[in-house]
Amino acid sequence: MLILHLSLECYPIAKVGGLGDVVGALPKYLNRNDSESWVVMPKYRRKWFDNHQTEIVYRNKVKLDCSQVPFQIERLSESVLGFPVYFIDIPGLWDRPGVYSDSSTNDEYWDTFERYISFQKAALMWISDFDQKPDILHCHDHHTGLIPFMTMCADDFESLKRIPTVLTIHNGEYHGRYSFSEVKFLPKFGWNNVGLLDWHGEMNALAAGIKTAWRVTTVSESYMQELQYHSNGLEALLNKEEGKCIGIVNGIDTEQWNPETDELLEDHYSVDTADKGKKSNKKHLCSKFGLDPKKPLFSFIGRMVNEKGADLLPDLIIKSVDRYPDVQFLILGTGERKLEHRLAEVGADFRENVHVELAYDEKLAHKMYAGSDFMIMPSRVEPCGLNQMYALRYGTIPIVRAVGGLKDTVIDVDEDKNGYGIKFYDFNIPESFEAIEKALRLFNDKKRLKTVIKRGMSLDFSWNSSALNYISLYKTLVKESEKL
Ligand code: NHF
Repeated sequence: MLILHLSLECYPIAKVGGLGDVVGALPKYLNRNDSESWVVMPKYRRKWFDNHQTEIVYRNKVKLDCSQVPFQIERLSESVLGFPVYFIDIPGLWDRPGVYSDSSTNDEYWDTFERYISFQKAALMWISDFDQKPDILHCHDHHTGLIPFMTMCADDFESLKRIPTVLTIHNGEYHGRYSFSEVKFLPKFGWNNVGLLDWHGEMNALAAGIKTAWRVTTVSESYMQELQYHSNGLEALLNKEEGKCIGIVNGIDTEQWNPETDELLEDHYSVDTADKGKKSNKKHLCSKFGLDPKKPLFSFIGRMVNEKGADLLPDLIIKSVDRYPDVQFLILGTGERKLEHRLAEVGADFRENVHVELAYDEKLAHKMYAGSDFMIMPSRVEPCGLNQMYALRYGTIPIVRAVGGLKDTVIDVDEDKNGYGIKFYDFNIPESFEAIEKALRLFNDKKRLKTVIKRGMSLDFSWNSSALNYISLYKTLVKESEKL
């Protein structure tokens, strides 16, 4: 069974968020289970390519309105990631470093729709020329949401009609909404199908994907249910299409995220040596930022945006430090300028307790998972969340708002005798502050703390079981396509 994952992100080649982590790991685990998965992604102009060889496997031209744009497909020569990767190189549109936006201004690229549609069309042109067709096209997020529409309706891709399509929604907040004037960039299709592209008078790539994909998956079961109430305007559609939607929780790459071997850590440790290992990692981490390793350390890693609840942090930090002068916070991330500013101000006002690092820093993130006591995730929306799983793997206790995948993957220490995290329910200061207080009680009860840490570290959040769920979904779809 050949599965093609079409995505704009894939770690370590290009990662902006969790999508990159998922596409960088899931295919590896799928390939261990009786299937062959490839990743197809754009060829950006990024440093990563300076040290990796590719070979050209296909050349063609993609029609974009009146012009013919040349492109080529390149295969990654080495097999370093555990699965084959194919890059679509479209000079003029994709030969830039940014994935979604210009990194110098943070603005989304002005020709976004042309970029996305050129990538999707080029991929389908190449696949149409395969001798042996793939069994599944697995699309990730709205950027590839028009693929199911094109294989279903476009004349040029008639030969791909029977290949089942899966669309995974990693983040339903973003839809890819465009004016219908952009429809000129699509391949020719029967005009009676134009309604499939439409949502509230606009062309909506995510809505089109939901309507036309054979199956829609989200990255946790709770998120699937939540989308039916909050999906930025797609609620009615998700209710209508409920029958073909499934929640499959994400996993993590437990080989890359392993405190026993992680090269970015000061000291390696396992479940049995966590006490000592975490202490020495915390010492290094704290000394880097002028913090005290004996005091409790709460970290936040993520985008500084309302969706992740980062706007709760300034007041929560101030209240916590005010009430418990020993608590310390380490914050890492970038995002909305106003929020970055506010957090930096809090960092400056409480230098002894708080350090704010306004950066995207994968290496520091690893050190923080190892050296922190608690990882706070106050998300308003969280499709799955990966940080709570990384934290648990590294013996750091997650404090999460019970939403989406956080609700599904974290069990509160007081709600269940097998609990390993802390949950709060309403998005407000009193509840999140109570969660901090609960964490401090746990921090001071060293015996219980050790047990909870060990319990969390012993959990299996690897992709193993979720990969099997995907495989069984793919198999069902292949059977359905054979009946056509
Ligand atoms: O884990 C990968 C990630 C999720 O919750 C995360 C998110 C974006 O917001 O599926 O996608």
